[in-house]
Amino acid sequence: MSIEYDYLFKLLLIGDSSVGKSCLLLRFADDSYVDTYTSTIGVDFKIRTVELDGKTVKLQIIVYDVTDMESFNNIKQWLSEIDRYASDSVCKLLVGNKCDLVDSKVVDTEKAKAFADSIGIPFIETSAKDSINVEEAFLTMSSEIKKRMATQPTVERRPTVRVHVKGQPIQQKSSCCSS
Ligand SMILES: Nc1nc2c(ncn2[C@@H]2O[C@H](COP(=O)(O)OP(=O)(O)OP(=O)(O)O)[C@@H](O)[C@H]2O)c(=O)[nH]1
Ligand SMILES: [Mg+2]
Repeated sequence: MSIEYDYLFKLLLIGDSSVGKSCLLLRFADDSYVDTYTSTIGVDFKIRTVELDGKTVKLQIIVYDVTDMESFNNIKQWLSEIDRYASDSVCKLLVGNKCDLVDSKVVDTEKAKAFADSIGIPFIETSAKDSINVEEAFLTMSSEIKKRMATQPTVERRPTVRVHVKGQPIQQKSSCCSS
């Protein structure tokens, strides 16, 4: 059986509704774009294999739609969710999509960059529509993961989940077959 890839990385796109997560995924995986908006129900999922430093890397990319609130204000919430549920060695990249819409820019480049710097993560502006920096965004993430894998042991950190089960003991009734 042939080995199809050297590494398998999972990338997760999270962000508010209609920011362009599915379009980024489509642009990167299929190099296509559609203007009509169809909100993702549940998850979008695609695979693309890339070459990185002579290694074959299979990328599993998943898009989650989590909320429909105002966008930039939610980033801190996303980050705390990531810190809570992902492993310590997770790589993060802040993406500002729709950079082609220069005249209706909601978040200044400088403001977003300053925020990303303050929490020590890279920032990139993309346009799924005009195919600006989409390759760069996904490939930056992939090479960061690859670099981090080489320098850090994988530490699994799972949240402690306690399930409290309340109830009454079941009163055993004699079954039809018991005497
Ligand atoms: N101008 C411009 N429009 C974009 C870009 N990316 C996405 N859009 C448009 O924005 C709308 C929403 O894009 P989606 O990719 O469906 O957004 P989403 O984040 O997946 O939204 P949900 O599935 O609801 O979470 C669509 O009408 C797209 O055509 C972009 O780079 N530039
Ligand atoms: Mg979507």
